[in-house]
Amino acid sequence: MKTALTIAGSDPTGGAGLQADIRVFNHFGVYGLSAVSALTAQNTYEVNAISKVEGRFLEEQLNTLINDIRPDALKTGMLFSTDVVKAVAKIIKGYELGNLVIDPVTISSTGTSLIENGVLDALKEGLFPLAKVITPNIYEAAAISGINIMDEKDMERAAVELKRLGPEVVIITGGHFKEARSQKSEVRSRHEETMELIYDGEKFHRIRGHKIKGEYHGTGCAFSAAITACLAKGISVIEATKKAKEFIDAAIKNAHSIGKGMRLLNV
Ligand code: PXL
Repeated sequence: MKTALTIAGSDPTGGAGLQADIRVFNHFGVYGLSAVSALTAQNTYEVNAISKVEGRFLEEQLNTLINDIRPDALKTGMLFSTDVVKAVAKIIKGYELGNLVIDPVTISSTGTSLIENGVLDALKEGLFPLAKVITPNIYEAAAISGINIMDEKDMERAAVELKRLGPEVVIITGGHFKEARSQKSEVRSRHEETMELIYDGEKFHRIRGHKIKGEYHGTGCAFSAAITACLAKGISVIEATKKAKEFIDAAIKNAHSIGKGMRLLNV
């Protein structure tokens, strides 16, 4: 059986973080492994506290696991401190692990920062050069590239800038330009369009869709986990992205309203 590893934070709701990742891996028929990189105390409407995992202990988890089971693909999610980013880079280099997907998590869907100062620089320098794919959303792509993303052209420029940092493929998710579009058009379309932009250094690929109304927790985690599962199965990045997008759309459409806040994806 193929295996995928998530190195991510714990989210007690299971809507995001490693709990969500494992369920997504399972959905794709890939065996899910996990190492905890941070603990959160959160529900569907707020993150109340974060507890660090020491870089040394994350290394201990990963060495112990990988000495036994070598993952076919892996992803990183919430890497709270630079110490943890360095530990992950050391392990990936040490074991020469391929098929690395980096979801450069910065804030929770409920608006709390999930990283300490310096983490984005550490990611750029230490982890991006090792990545097969990075999956920032627009907000993260802007924060990392320094480009203010207002339209599709800006999104392309940000993708080119991020590609320079070393990943094989850049996927910027969730492109939808409400303000820019509504300023231009007098009649606002009923269905706002969305776009995932994929850049492999040669070509841009675009996956277009429609924004589904509502607030959903964990979409970024589930999207990157779906890509990771597909890579573990030997599927190409472009195909993996299409499958991930279809999967997320269905998970959003069938989301659960079981908490008082954001809806939880049906994964
Ligand atoms: O969606 C980003 C994210 C990643 N990891 C953990 C989270 C969240 C969002 O809340 O809780 C653990």
